[in-house]
Amino acid sequence: MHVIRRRGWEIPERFATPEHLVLNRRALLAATGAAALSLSPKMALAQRISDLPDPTKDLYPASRNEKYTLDRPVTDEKINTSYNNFYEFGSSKSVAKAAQALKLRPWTIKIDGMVETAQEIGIDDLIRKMPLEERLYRHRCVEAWSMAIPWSGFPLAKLVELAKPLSSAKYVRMETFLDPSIAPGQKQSWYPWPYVEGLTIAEATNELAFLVTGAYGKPVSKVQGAPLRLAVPWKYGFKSIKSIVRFNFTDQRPKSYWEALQSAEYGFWANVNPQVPHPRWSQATEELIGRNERRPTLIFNGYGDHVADLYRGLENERLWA
Ligand SMILES: Nc1nc2c(c(=O)[nH]1)N[C@H]1C(S)=C(S)[C@@H](COP(=O)(O)O)O[C@H]1N2
Ligand SMILES: [Mo]
Repeated sequence: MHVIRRRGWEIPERFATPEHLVLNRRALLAATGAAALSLSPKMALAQRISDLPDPTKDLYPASRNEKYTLDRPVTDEKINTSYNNFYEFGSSKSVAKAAQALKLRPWTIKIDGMVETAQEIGIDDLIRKMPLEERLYRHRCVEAWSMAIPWSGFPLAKLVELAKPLSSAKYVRMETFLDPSIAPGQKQSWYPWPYVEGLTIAEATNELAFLVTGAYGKPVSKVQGAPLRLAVPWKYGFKSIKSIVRFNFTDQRPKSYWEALQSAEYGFWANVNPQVPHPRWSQATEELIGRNERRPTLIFNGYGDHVADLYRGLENERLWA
């Protein structure tokens, strides 16, 4: 594919200035008035940086890894980005607009805990270090609906490699940003913020575990968990944590957000199993969002060939919730 790369100074004015400012500069000035004018130069710069076009845009579309195939059509992008769970921005499915408040740059990833050396790395440096590829994955929410998405990103195993965990580390605990000033859901103190998820190191280094930086051939959208979210397609959707800021390596099993909220219904493993109902509903079938269709749900969401071995000898664990 032929890609034209523009240097910063070659960007046409209309792209260099964020669209909503071009279209709505007057309304914005009226609304913010003197406050906007009195922004300190540093704050104004931070504001502009976060509104610039994505600095990794040139990496997309990434070439597709044909190994991962679907048994259903890809979900229409518009549907995928208008029906989302992202509790930081509200508990309904219509959070795309609220999620626009998320500021994607600067964005720093912290890697710490039981590692050779703790490190912090800017998201753009991290992404450019990694081999990006596209994978078609199914996604099965615990609420019994599903989608199929062309994600772009890199294997979580590559980040584990970069982190150099000590042999005593058994789990990786991941954390979403915490900023109630932009995420109204995080003002609701009865939720256990920040959102946390975890995997064993064996799960995290399984080739299916994927860190998403893009979707539909471009940088991943805010509502889908930009700039970095997890995709673990053999587990219920809540394990696929969005907008990650921290990877902490530990020997303690992480307590996830949903487990902290409702441990009777949600646990650590959360592998998809159509034969084990959720306490309040059946998991036997799923609605394919946007297709008006229900299908039987598959064990490990159809990914058993890749992951079933991870759970041998763990039959006494609560593997399916
Ligand atoms: N930080 C964070 N991550 C999250 C959630 C959330 O509310 N906050 N919801 C989870 C759930 S329940 C699902 S089904 C998926 C939804 O991802 P999607 O909106 O890209 O379909 O994100 C998961 N990751
Ligand atoms: Mo979900």
